Amino acid sequence: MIKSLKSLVLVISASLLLFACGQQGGGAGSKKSKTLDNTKKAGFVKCGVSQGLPGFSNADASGNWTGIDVDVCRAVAAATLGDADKVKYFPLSAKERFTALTSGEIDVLSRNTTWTLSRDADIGLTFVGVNFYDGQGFMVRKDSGITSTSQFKSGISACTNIGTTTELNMRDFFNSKGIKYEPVAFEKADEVVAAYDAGRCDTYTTDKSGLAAQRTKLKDPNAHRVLPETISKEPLGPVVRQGDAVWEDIVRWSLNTMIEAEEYGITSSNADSMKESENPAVKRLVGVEGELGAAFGLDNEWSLRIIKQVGNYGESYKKHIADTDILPKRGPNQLWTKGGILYVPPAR
Ligand SMILES: N[C@@H](CCC(=O)N[C@@H](CS)C(=O)NCC(=O)O)C(=O)O
Repeated sequence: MIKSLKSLVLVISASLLLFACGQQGGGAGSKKSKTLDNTKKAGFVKCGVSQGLPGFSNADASGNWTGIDVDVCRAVAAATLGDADKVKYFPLSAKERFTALTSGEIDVLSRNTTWTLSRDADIGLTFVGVNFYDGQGFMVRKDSGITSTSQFKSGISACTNIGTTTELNMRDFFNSKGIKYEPVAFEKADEVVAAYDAGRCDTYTTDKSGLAAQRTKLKDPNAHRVLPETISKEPLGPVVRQGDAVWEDIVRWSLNTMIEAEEYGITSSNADSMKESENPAVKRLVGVEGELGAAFGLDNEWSLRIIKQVGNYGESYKKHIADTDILPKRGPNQLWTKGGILYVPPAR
């Protein structure tokens, strides 16, 4: 009796253990995504972008959005809906962006957003990667004679955006140097640019990519200089709402696909011919080896579509940032194989 009770207990514990393990495996690989289902129903990806930052997310006169942040949204649309054009863009100020994501107004935020501990740990937000390594800098008028932040003196006024890491870095920077400063902050980026251009502040501070992009909007861009110092780390990347692990993976691996495609020399024009490659890593990215798409409930051509319709990271950077002269040199945003820090986990 005791013996059979013991075996019964053993059988029950073993099945419970199996069930628990099964649950864990099943949970992670259950491929259920409410966001993906809703995206398919809507027929477009709801993507939060800036209100206009050349090179990153910017609309032309006919409302066509372009930029490297826009390309992340396009990649997700190509992967999930088969068409990179199926994106609805939501222009958001820095202050509005996170609420738009947590409230469900948007499903991806791809808007020069810095990945920080407090934002990541905040309930409701998950950063999926980095699509541009940046840092904060300062721009001044050339006729100020300032060529370095070491010439900054108490009384300096600094224009910037509300709701950004910029405000906090600026405070830390000036306070640590004992420089009294006057912040001149606005919610809309164009208000910041206009105020600086009108001489309402001595310096304009934001991400260096932002300075390069916004400089193009000044009345006389050549009358201004970006100082050499970089006062912070600003890893910019896409963000999703917390709680939908499959959607999070889709966005993360859509970005990773663009970066890894560049690493393996797969471009929008040669992607189809790369199916004949001898390299298994290449074959996986163009969908002729393995079943990577199944991991997120997608078909096996999801990554091929990203590369064909959007291009690899290098193509995107060249088109939107280098060829437009915003930041002709890639700097840290070069692949790790070419001296930069762009390094993504392998698609396998
Ligand atoms: N990366 C920083 C700053 C982001 C930010 O909002 N920068 C401004 C100044 S470049 C901007 O994006 N302006 C464009 C816009 O609001 O449309 C952050 O995540 O807080």
